[in-house]
Amino acid sequence: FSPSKVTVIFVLGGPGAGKGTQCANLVRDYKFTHLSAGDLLRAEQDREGSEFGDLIKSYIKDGKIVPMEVTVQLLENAMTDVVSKDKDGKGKFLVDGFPRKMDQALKFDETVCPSKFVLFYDCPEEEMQKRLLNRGKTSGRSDDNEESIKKRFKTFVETSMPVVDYFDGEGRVVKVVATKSPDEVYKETKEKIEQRLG
Ligand code: UP5
Ligand code: MG
Repeated sequence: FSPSKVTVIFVLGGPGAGKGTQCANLVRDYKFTHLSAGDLLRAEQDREGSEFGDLIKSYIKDGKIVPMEVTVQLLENAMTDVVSKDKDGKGKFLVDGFPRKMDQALKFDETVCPSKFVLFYDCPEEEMQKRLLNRGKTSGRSDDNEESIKKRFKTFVETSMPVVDYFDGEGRVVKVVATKSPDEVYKETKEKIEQRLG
């Protein structure tokens, strides 16, 4: 597809910061297509015949970043699918939970398409842990347990925050406080992105 017809906004934030929750709101009000890298990886993990199933399973449980070739390909496929169905070949995407490592950020910008800006949900670990343990009671996610959460936080601080800092240095980060209620967080999200979308 042609990068000039595609809009990409990266949605970043720690594990449990509320990325998925807020993306659902944005999809409802702005007609974005929501692509969660984590959801795409979980679907690939469960897909019969996938050569990456076992690899993805072990990376997710350990809170590690799956090798970027796999994730970039899944995102690109999903984007191509949407764009090919659009009569004008256009697409507006919220790419949620990606890029979370510097190499992914550069690779995506170069080979798929440059992102417009990054929506960053800022939330303290204590609050994120509370949310994830609570969700873990019903989510069935293999990484919503105390041990995996600890590893996810470590990866976020060491590997993913540098990506946010990199985009911030380029003046491309829109930061939203993620500690308040979902409605309040969304209100701030709307205000800030409307300034940015113009
Ligand atoms: N909740 C949400 N907002 C709230 C609020 N304001 N107040 C109170 N509660 C709130 O929310 C989490 C929970 O909190 C929910 O129960 C929600 O109701 C509540 P959610 O919106 O799901 O938060 P989100 O930030 O999306 O949390 P998620 O757990 O999905 O974040 P992760 O970034 O950890 O998970 P993801 O699915 O993106 O990635 C999982 C794993 O996949 C990674 O650890 C990694 O191993 C792998 N991965 C890669 O390898 N590469 C990638 O590029 C992406 C993922
Ligand atoms: Mg999510």
